[in-house]
Amino acid sequence: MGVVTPIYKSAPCIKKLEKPILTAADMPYDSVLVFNAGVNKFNGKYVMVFRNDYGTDPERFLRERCFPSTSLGVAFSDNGIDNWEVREIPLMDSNITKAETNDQIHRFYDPRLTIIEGKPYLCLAADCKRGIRGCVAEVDDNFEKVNVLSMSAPNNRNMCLFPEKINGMYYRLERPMAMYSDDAYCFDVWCSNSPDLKYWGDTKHMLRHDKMPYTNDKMGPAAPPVKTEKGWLTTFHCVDEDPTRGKNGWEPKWTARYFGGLMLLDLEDPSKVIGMYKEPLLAPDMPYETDEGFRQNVIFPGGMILEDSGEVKIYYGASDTYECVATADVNDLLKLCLD
Ligand code: BMA
Repeated sequence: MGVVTPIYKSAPCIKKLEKPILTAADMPYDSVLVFNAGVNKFNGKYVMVFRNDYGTDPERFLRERCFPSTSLGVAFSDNGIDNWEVREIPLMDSNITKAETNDQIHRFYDPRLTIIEGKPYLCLAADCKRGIRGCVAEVDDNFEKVNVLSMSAPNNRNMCLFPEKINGMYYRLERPMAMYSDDAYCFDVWCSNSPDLKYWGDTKHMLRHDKMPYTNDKMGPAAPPVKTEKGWLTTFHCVDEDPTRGKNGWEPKWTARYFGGLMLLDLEDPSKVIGMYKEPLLAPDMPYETDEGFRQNVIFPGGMILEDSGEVKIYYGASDTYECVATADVNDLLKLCLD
């Protein structure tokens, strides 16, 4: 499809790599699309939990309009950039989930990985027989077993956990899909907290998609926030629609473009937005983001790591096909939010 109008570029402080860091070609099992991963540092390694859609091809997709199977794979790396070692067996697989839940839950996908008090947790989206539900789950230290702690009422997803308790409570960002609001549908960012990761409440509306200058459609939380002196730094995704856009990747018509955005939240009350970059942080501007894959012009951040050096690694799915990383200096990112 190529770069679409209006033309947007990623922020000048963003550095992208020449190619994605993980693709279907790296998989030891059936794989078509590897994307939308959660990434974090755990026990001296970088750990990635990624989404793997498999079991179709462009022709079959056009006939059936869906991917029959989705698994969540695990990969480890020493530097968070290359030499990802993919574990032979996925952490979850939709065929097993369907069988175990008597077809009530079709699949888990779009994982976000947060380490809280030395323990790994995942937020997951779950496509269920009765709607889309957002899940909070714990994972064992070897990333072999997931235990779901809570599932939201439908329809909600794109959840991510803060990496520490704030005033004694766990916090998460989330995106309920409000269907009967004054604006027809209203897919905004909300914030909830919990005493135990199981019971969630005190839910607050925090960011309106129609207030974003480069979005005309919807938005949602992205990578789990990182703590800085100035506030919680966090990404989100947001979408602009143009009905005149046509053939894109495998789709005969795909009219959306997804950006990664950046904001800063209050350290004591993370439901308060205290800074915002007015332009896209990550726009689709590399050939693997605009010209290749299943759904082109889609950037979907899921992981953010702040290194001791001040370098920030931002992991994102590109074109719903590849997993990629971009880097920037934390001070440059804070400046974008506060200027
Ligand atoms: C969203 C989710 C993501 C996907 C994106 C672009 O609604 O389904 O998993 O990456 O659309 O297709």
